[in-house]
Amino acid sequence: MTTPLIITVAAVGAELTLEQQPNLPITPEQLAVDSAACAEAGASIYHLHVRDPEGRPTMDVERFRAAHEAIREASDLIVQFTTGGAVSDGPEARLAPLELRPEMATLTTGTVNFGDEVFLNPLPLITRIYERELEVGVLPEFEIFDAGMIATADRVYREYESDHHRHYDLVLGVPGAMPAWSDSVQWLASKLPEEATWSATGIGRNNQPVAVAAASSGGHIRTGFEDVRYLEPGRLATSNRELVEQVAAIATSNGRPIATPEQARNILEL
Ligand code: KMH
Ligand code: ZN
Repeated sequence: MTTPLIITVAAVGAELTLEQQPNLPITPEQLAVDSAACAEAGASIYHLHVRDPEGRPTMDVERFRAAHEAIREASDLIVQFTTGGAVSDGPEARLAPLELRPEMATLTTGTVNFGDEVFLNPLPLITRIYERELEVGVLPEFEIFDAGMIATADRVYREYESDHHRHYDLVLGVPGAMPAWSDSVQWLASKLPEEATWSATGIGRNNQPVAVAAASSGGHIRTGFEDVRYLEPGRLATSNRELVEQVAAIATSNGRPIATPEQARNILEL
């Protein structure tokens, strides 16, 4: 049977501003509406960053708590917290929301240039976040912005003698990180452990080509305002739902059924 395709929606992010995207979901009420619409369109994972009332990125635990509750009341989506936050967030802030024990959380396994800035992930911080994720029973998703991060993910997994399911997200096209070359998705995927699952996301204009490459090579897809603003050149997306619909159509045209949240939980062994 063809493996159903899991759609992750990275709905908020830390970089996009309200000026750039007035429909960015910020309040718990907006997140509830947004998550329900994305679930209806085929998403099964909601990758979550939160904002303060002015729309600035924050790692405030109470904002995460309210958002987490609102999304879970509105949908059956798997909620995946960021541990990356914004490039300006320090280790304590990035770790704090894990106390809320979401089903999943991210783990970026290396430092990378991030536009004009640096997304700092030295090994001691990686292991600290990983250890905390294991301690609270959260499934990590390894965020791979560059090839060396695959090796570091393997390293921490082995060092902790882990046996959880390994799921990766290949993030392609961040300026300064791994570009979305035509063979990037297949090449990176070929370096992952055999039994692992993976999604891919292309930043900005790379979003659709990367989605096609992922759908046609057995992977899963991530999309959402965090990664992409335009449905096509000159046509701004007005909701995360539209972006989910776009990649759901790509999946279907590549012969991949869309995973329900329940199927996604089975695939990820949650
Ligand atoms: N905002 C980026 C610096 C994650 O969510 O884990 C990091 C990021 C990764 O978004
Ligand atoms: Zn993120």
